[in-house]
Amino acid sequence: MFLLTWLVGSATATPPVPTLAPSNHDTEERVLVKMRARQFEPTMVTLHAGQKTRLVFQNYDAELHAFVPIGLFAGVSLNISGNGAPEFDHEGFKRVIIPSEGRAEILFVPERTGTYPFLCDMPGHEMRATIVVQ
Ligand SMILES: [Cu+2]
Repeated sequence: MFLLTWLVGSATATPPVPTLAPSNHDTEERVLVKMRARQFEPTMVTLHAGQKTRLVFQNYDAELHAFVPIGLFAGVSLNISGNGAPEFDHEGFKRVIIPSEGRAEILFVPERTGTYPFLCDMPGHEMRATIVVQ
């Protein structure tokens, strides 16, 4: 499953095959957010409604960080991979804690346009950023 989606994603960087290329609907958009020096980079992330998306968080620091989304994943099914520790409650995905030098990859389709803040809730961290779904 992971291999299949990876191949589909990489197809965006190669010339399309006229007859067998996936439609835009199936092409994966990969977006990287770095966690470095107790900041998210970038602090504004643009995603596209209806677009299959792989949202990747990479922790470059020597300490834990968390990705805590607000509203973005309500009622949205997703798949998380990587070496983070995801947490769920009755409303769904709550947060993922990512170790030093670790990463989390969230595969999903943003469904509703809007502005969705996210943060890291590790004690003492003041890391905030925003996802905009267009
Ligand atoms: Cu943090």
